[in-house]
Amino acid sequence: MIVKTQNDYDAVIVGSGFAGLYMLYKLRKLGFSVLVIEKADQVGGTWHWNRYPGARCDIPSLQYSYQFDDELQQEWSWSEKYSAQPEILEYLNHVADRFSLRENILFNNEVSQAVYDENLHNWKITTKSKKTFTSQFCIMATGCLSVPNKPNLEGLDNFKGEVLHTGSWPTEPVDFTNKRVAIVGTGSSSIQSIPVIAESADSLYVYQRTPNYSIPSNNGPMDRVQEREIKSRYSDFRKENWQNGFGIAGLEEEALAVEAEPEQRDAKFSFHFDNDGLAFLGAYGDLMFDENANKLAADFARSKIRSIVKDQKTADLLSPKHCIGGKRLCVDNGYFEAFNRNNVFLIDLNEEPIDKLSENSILSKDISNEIDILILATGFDAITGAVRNINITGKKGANLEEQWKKRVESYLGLGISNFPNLFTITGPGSPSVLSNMVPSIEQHVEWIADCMTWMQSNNKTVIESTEAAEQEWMKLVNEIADMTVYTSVESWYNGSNIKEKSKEFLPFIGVPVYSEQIEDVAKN
Ligand code: NA7
Repeated sequence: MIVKTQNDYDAVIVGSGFAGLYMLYKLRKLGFSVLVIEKADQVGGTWHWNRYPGARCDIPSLQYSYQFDDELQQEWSWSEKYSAQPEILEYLNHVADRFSLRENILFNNEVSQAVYDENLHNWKITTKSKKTFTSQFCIMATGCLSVPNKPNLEGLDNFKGEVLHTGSWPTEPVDFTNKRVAIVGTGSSSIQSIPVIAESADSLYVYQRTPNYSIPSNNGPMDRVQEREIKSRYSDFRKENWQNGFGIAGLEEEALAVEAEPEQRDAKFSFHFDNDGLAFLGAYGDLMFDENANKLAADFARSKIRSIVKDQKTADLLSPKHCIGGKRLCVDNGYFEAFNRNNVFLIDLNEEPIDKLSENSILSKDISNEIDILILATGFDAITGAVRNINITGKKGANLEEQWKKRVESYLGLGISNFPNLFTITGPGSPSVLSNMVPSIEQHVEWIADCMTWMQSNNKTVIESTEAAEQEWMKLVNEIADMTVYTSVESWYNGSNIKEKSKEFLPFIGVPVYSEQIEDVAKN
């Protein structure tokens, strides 16, 4: 069936981070008319909002960058192994300028609603300021970690000091000099920011609910010899990385930890601990699949905490009990070392839950700390939050929020039944946060662009996933997850950090299998 409608655009893309920028570039190049709608006043997405001190990528920059344009990847040069947020934002601004992307982006406009018209086969997209646009396709490039999770702390409104969230940090730098600061949460954002804040704050109170594992980044200036070597074979390097489960260099190991001799195993763990950051988990092939193997790696990481942190009571409190990697492994620059400073104090929320905030203090059962600044490093409504935040109505009045309340289901992480012509980039059921995000974004952008091109040349107007296909897909996602240690722990991978969310495992584990599957689907 071919229905000709007059839409404002072929596609409206929501968001202008890594995903939205490349989707725009790609579709415009193919001749589609495109509008990107962006809530912020500039491009960057995650890298615009997460500008807390110490924010940087946890995948080496030579991998955490676009590969779609060879000149871009050859000419751009990162200053450090793991780039800091300002440099990543500068890179995204460079990309926006280099390819003149800003002319198709509507800034300072937040999409609040999207409604599918079954007769016209198009989407009507509305912003908070009541602007409306129609398009054949609606593409959510809204990011996996873009809706901050803010705990409901009693008395927060009475608190006279400054309240900040790491995921929506102010654009002006925050001066911590001589300030008394409390930080709630000990995930990646907190682990990255604590060493930096501790340097200038008068005192820093760290409120911890669950301790986390962290591997030293050993960050430093970019090794120019290594950079030249990688750039001399950049596309092969990228292809090699894409062959392993998480799409990150250094994870190709097949040997099993449970079979290794203790001395040899310790030496291997040490090597990966000292050199590889996240890829520490690639030291052996069974670490994420066998709980006994995982325990060996966890014991090693815990021994490192005990050797760094001088006060053994603090070291014990900082030592996680859960499996390593089950909650996202963190990569730090002096996190555990910060607890050796005399201005950093650890408070165990299991012993001392926060009662409330007064005008100038954070109060728990036995402790009252006067503070000037409260930082919530409490994470995100991950993976589905940003899409659920938009009021999306599909066929026969189906509402996405309602549909996902029961169970989050998506086909390939790309499409959702009852919501035709709506694509999600790195949506639930795709490798997304359990892969190197940038190549995963590129993969989805290219798949969507191919799909739209094919539809156009074959006079097809509508594409929609069936309920049966997505149920089968999410069954597979969860069956794979059940073969790993990931499901043994509460995390934002399975929605456990947000009370009202349905609890199922959302990322697809295994880049090569996933890639094969989506290529097959496209071929057929
Ligand atoms: P995370 O990894 O979700 O960490 C959030 C932290 O906040 C974590 O330690 C939580 O403890 C804690 N938290 C959340 N809610 C509360 C409340 N109500 N009270 C006390 N503590 C709380 O978010 P990040 O921003 O650090 O990192 C997200 C990702 O961004 C990261 O993995 C990188 O990929 C980039 P919990 O573990 O739930 O007990």
